[in-house]
Amino acid sequence: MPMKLRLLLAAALAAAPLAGHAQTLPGNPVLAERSETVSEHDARMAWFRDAHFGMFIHWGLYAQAGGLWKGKVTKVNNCAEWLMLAGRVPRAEYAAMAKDFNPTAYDADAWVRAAKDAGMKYIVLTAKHHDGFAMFKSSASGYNIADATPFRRDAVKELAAACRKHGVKLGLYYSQNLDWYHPGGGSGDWDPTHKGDADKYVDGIVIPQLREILTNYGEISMLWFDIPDGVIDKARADRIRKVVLDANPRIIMNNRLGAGYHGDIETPEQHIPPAGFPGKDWESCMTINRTWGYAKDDHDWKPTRTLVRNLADITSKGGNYLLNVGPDELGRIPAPSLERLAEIGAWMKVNGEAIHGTRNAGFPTLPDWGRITARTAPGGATSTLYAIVFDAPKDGRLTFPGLTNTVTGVRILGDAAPVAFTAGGDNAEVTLPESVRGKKDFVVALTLKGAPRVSDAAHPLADGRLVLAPIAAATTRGLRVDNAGSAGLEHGAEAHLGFWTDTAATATWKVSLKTAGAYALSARIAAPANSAGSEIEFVAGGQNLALAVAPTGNWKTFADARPAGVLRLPSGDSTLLVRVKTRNGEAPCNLGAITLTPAK
Ligand code: FHN
Repeated sequence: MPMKLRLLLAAALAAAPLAGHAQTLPGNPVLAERSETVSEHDARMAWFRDAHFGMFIHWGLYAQAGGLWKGKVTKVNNCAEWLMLAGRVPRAEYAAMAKDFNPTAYDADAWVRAAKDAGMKYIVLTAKHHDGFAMFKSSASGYNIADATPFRRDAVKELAAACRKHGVKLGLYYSQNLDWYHPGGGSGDWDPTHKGDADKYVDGIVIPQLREILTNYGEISMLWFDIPDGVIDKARADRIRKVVLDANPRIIMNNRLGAGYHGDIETPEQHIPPAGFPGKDWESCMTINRTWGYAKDDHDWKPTRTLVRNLADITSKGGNYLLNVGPDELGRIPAPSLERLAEIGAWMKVNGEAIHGTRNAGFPTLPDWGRITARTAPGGATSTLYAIVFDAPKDGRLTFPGLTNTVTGVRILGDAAPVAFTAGGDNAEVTLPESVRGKKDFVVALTLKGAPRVSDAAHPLADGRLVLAPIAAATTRGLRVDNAGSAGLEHGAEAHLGFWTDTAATATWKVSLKTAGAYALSARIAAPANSAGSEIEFVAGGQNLALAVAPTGNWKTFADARPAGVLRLPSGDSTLLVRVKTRNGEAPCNLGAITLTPAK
C-alpha cells in the first residue's frame, strides 16, 4: 500500500471511532473520477456496502457447448466460457450453435428467488461475454439471444423484471475489450474474418449496446467491465464512460474498464485478500465449482461450509462476496449450486444479521476461532459485535484482544442458552455454554456501549500468547501483505508479508501488555533456496534477536523458525520491528505471523 494512502488511512481511522466502518479515504482516486465528495461517495456506495453478498451469473451461448467442442473438453484454466478461444473455433462455426440454443427451462423469477432466499442482495448477469453473443435484443448486432436463436426471448429483460419484482438489485457484466465475434473486438485473431477496426467496434457495438442495456431495462445498479485495456485506450474508455454516466450517474462501475480508471470497487478474483482493501470498496468474485460458464464435466463443487466461511471472512474485512452460478444450455442453474444456495440461505436465516449491514469491526488481528463483524446503532450509543465462530475453542473461551468497550449483553443467534461474559475493559471475554462447544459456524452477538473501539495494538490472547498478524503490521518500502494463489478459506491461505526486495524495508507491530514479560519468538518463514544465508532481525524492548533464514523451497511453503533467546517486553504500549540484516537472492524470505509465547 503506498505510504501516502497508509498515512491517510491511519489518519482517517484515528479520527473515526474504530468501528471499522467502510469509509472512503479522502485520497481515493474514484472521488476525482466521479467528482464526488467523500459523503456523496459514501451515500452512493451505501447499498453495496450493506449488501455483502451477490450472485454472479455466467450464462451465454457457451452454455450450449458446456465446455465440450466436438466431444473434447475445451476450456482455459477450467473455464468453459473460454471454449471459443481454447478451441480456436472460427466465428461462423461457433455462431452456428445459436440455431440450436433454446433454453426453454429459463425461469428468471426462479433464479431471483434462489438468490434472494440465499441472502443475496444483488445479481450480476453476463449481458455479453468475450464470445460477443448478447443475452439481450440488440439493434447494434443480430448476434443475440432474441434474434439469432429459436428462443426469441430477451433474457436480460426477463431478469430485470424479476429483480424489480423481488427487490433485488441488478448489475450487468459487459466484455468491453475482448469480443471474439465482432470484427475489431479484442483478441479473436485466430479467425482472419475477425480482423477489423477497433473504433468501429467500440462505436458500433460497445457503445450502442451499453446504451441499450442501461436504458431499456429500468435501473441497472452496477456495470461490471472485464479484462481491461486491450482495444480500450483512453479515448475509447472516455466515450464508454460518458454513455454509462449519461444513462445512470449513480451507477457503480468496477475497476476493469481500462485506461487507468480506478472505478468504484476493487475486484479480487478466486481469492480473499488477507486484509481486504482498507479504505476502499471491494468485491471478491468466486466460482462455486471451478468454472464460470457451465461445464458438463465440472463436478468439483465447493462445500457449503467453505462458501459460508468465505462470506464471513470477506464481510469481516469490509468486502462483498459475488458467488457465481453457471446455468446450462436449457437455462437451468445446476442442482448442486441450488442445493448450496439453499443451505447458505438456511444459515443466513439464523445469522444474516451478522452479515447484512455490518462493517469491518477494526480488529488488527484475525481471531483464530473465526471472524468478527460490527454494526453501530444510529447515533452510536450502542453497537453489536458479531463473533462468527467457525470452530469453537475447546475451552469455550472467546477473547476480543484490544476491545475497550463495556460489554452489556451476549447472546447466541438462534440459541436461547445464556452466555457468561466479562464486562470488558480491554480484553472482553465470552465463555460459551457447553451446548455449543462442539458446534461450528454459529454467531455470538455482543452488545457494546458506544461504537466499537479496538486498539490497533496486539494484546495477549487468553493463554498469554501474542499473535502478530501480517495484516496488522505497519510496513515500508514495498513490503506488503500478500496471499496470492489462495482461493478462499478452503485452500488454507497463509497470509504473509512479501515483496521484501528492499533491504531497508521494515515491518512494525504495536504491542500492549498489562505486565512486563519475557517471550520466546516463533515466526512463519518461507524462502527459496537462493535466499540461504539471509538473516532478519527482531527488535523490541531494546534487544535484537537475529534469525538465519532456513529456506523452505519456495515463497509459499511456510515453516516455523525460532531465533535463539527471548524478548523482554515492557508493560504498556511498545513496538516490535523486523528488519533485514543480510539478504541473499531477491529477498531474505516471506514473513508470516509472529507468535510470542510467554517464556517459562
Ligand atoms: O475471462 C473472464 C472469465 O471468463 C470470467 O468472466 C471472470 C469473472 O471475473 N473474468 C475474466 C477472468 O478474470
